[in-house]
This record gives sequence, C-alpha cells and structure tokens, in this order.
Amino acid sequence: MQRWRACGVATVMVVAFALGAQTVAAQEEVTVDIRGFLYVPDPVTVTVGTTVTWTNSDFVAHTVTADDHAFDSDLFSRGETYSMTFDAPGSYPYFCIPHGSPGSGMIGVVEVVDSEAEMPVAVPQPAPQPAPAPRPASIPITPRQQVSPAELERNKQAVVGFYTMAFNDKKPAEAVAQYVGPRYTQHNPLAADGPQAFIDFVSGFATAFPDGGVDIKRVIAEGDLVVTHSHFTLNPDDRGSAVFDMFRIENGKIVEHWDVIQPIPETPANDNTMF
Ligand SMILES: [Cu+2]
Repeated sequence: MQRWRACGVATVMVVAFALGAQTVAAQEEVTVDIRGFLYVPDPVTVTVGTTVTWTNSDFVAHTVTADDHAFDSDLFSRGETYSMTFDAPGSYPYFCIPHGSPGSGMIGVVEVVDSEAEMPVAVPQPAPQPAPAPRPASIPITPRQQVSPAELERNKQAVVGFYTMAFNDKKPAEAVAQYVGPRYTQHNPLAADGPQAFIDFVSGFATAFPDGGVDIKRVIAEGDLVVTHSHFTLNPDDRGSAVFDMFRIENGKIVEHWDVIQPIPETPANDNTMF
C-alpha cells in the first residue's frame, strides 16, 4: 500500500515537471525552520497524511504547541526536531509556550487540505542576478576616532557589565536601561532589531536555560568598538559555543552589535581549547 502511494506521488511530480506546470506536487514531508523566534515558512499548506518536521535553529528552546493542545512538542533545543503527521483536513494553529499564546506572539499555522488541487499555486520567482562586487585592491582600514585610554576602559566595562547583567544576572531590561543607547542596531541575522528584541531574546534564553550564561574570556577595544571573546553555555553540562561579539559605543552607550558563534565540537583536532 505504502509503495503504491509513493509511486503515485513520484509519477505526479514527474508529470508536473515535464509539463512545466506550476502545481505544487503532494509532499509527504514538509520542514519548518525555527529561527529568530519565528516559524519559517508560515503558514504551510499540506495535503492529508503529510508529516511536518520543525527544526529549532535558535539559541533558545521553543515548543510547537497546538492552540487546543491536540499536539505539543514540549521544549526542544537548538538542533533538535519535532514531527507531527496531519491525517485530517483542517486548520491547525499553534504557538510556542515560552514566547507566545494562542493567536499572539510566536505563532504559526498548518493548513491541511484534502487534495493537491486545493494547494496554493507556487509562482516561481526569477532569481535576482546581482552584479558581482569588484574585489577591493587592498584591505580597507578605516581610521577610527581617537579615544582616550580612560574612555576605552569605560567602554570595555560597559560591555562586560551589559552582558553579565543580561545573561548571568538574568536582568536584560535593567541591562538595556543602564547600558544601551537610543537604539540597538542588530546584525545577528537570527535576532530582530532594537533594544526590546534583545530583552525578549534574553528573557527567552533565561526562561529556557536558567543555569545558562556567559563567561567573558577577553575584551579588546579600539576607537568606538569593543570586542569580547566568550564562552556561552546553556547548562553546566553543555560544551557551549565560542562567541565573538562586537559592539559599537556612542556617548558611553551601546548602540550596535555584531556576533559570530561557533559551537564547540565534541572531538576537537587539538587540545588547546577554543580560548
Ligand atoms: Cu519559543
């Protein structure tokens, strides 16, 4: 039975491609990514019998919980997945317990239809073809503003105070009030822009990982920039991640952030640690 069904789907897909038809072939598996406190894509429309698999790509744990609690993943962490097979047509709204509630906050919906004919038509978008940027002849070294040693030291203390209060003392709102300026320009592609998004993100982190935190190993400052090299862990047993954060300081307040995050592997190729 299963074999025949699989063959039928394969045939449909081949025919669809051969005719150049813009129909969406029936899929037996659909994936949804969870990143930046969003379910991507959303909504998803699938046919009856489809298994939807959610993968958590965020630094914090999330849930996939039906509004009526007909299904519930429980908290699952970065890199983990949750799957649910939808056997009846209908609309299945869901939310994340720490970061949403039915209809608001972090929410999504799975629409389950009887047949492919009811699937929304996918219109292929032509891929944009940006002109390749000319490679610079030399590495641009922007002269940064002259800052006194005392001010560099104050900037470093502000950054260390900010991250320690937010991630270790679990007081992100207080940390933002004390250390962040009128804006917080965010360059981490998984995080939304602005001070409130930072507060929401760290609040979620603190709820999901009460024993998680940051151990700042070294701090470098030049001009209006401060860079930290840190060990982030989710709990005492977590190997954690090695993180470079860079902040820009304006009038003594943090106004901009970049970061690079590398999970610490189980079997490193050297014994030097990542710090
Ligand atoms: Cu969540």
